[in-house]
Amino acid sequence: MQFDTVIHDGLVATASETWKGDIGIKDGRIAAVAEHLSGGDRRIDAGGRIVMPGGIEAHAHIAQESSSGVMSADDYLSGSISAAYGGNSSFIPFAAQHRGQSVDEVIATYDARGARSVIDYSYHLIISDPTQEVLEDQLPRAFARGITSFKVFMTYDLMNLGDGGMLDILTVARQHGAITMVHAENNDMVKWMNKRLAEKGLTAPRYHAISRPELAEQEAINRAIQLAKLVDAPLFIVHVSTEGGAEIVRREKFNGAKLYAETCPQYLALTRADLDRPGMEGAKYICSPPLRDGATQNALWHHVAQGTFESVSSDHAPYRYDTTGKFLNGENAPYPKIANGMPGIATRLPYLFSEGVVKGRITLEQFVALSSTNAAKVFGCANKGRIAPGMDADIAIWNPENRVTVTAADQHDNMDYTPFEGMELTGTPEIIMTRGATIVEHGALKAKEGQGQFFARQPADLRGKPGYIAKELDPAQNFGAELR
Ligand code: DUC
Ligand code: ZN
Ligand code: ZN
Repeated sequence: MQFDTVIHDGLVATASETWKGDIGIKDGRIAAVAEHLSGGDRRIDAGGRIVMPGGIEAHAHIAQESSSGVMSADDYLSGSISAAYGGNSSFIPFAAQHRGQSVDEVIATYDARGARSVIDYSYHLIISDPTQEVLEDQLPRAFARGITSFKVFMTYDLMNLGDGGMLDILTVARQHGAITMVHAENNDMVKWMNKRLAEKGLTAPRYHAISRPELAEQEAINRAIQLAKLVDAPLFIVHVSTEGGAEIVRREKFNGAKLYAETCPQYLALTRADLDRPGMEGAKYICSPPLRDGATQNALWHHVAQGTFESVSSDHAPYRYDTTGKFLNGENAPYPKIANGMPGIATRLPYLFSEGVVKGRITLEQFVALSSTNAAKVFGCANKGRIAPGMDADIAIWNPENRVTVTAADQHDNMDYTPFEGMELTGTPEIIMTRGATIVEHGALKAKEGQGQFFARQPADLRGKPGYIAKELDPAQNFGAELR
């Protein structure tokens, strides 16, 4: 066969094994994988390099207005470029429904925004207004065009659906083969803490972490899982930040729940001490759930290594350290009025490789699983996340020995800071391809605006997850069938 590109002599890494060999690419797909392949209009020498599926960033806020109306600093052009520099061949940002909007209107808006992307993209739909029309007509239309996951919130007054609303969404999702993602923090616990802190005038950035207790996450994770079990619906817990939360996830997974979860580099690398930086600098480290402590970092690393999490995602939520972002409500705004989130789409994989693989906490195969393969399975990216004939040629070639110091300028995003500034990392992506086209090569951008394509997704792969049948809804017990 005549190949467009042959990547030869690399160490090919997948989620299950690693071998030395060649990959042949034809018409944007992997056409052959073998010990040796000759030919190729272009031959890429990958000697001494790791060749793996390009990352799938499954949690990023791109060209998205927060519920309080702050637009993220990155649009689909800058966000996708930054993602590619960080080793990603595709991403799945959120398309956010705010109250009063129809899902069709939301998708049309994000279709226009997504058209600038340089890498392939899809969306998770954030649902904040599950009206009858949304549940019965609009969500089925979204599923039909391949948007098979969405996120709901258990916190924030403008987003929180309440337990009944969540059950409605979980039920519709299950009927259509979609997966529900959840931001799990107990809204009333957070509001109660906010009130007490405000009464005492404690509004500096450091109090953000105090205001969102670990127990608020643990309670909400447990509740979300029980709600999903009641209707036997798949559930994905985003940005787990606590040991207690991770323990609950592990236990419920072991018991067979249709349950998935992620954590993020910020919870592994940073602590709430970062919120104590001088002046208002702590604002750079405000994200929700908040940063925790060193003991939590160790515990979360243990859970990453033991398989509690399907992915480590960036939760890239970029708000600049100025009055367009963090300080839209003033330079001395109290912590509840400071934009909530931090950037990290370009650092996610280099950080995970360096601190995970190089430091011996996880294997190379786990790194591949956590960066792309698992996300492809859970979010139904049928042609992505694997190195195998017929798959999209979404490939990242890594130099495992290159040493870098993280700087804001090297993130290639629209931000004016990185929370990982100064961190020393070993191992960086050198060549990133999406469907066989080179996006980034040795630090140079090779892609054109709009080169990325929207990809329709399939239902989650739930094999190996028996699920849970509530006795009261068990048709085998002669009742409940009509309620399921
Ligand atoms: N949740 C996120 O997933 N990202 C930013 C802020 C938030 O609440
Ligand atoms: Zn969230
Ligand atoms: Zn997020």
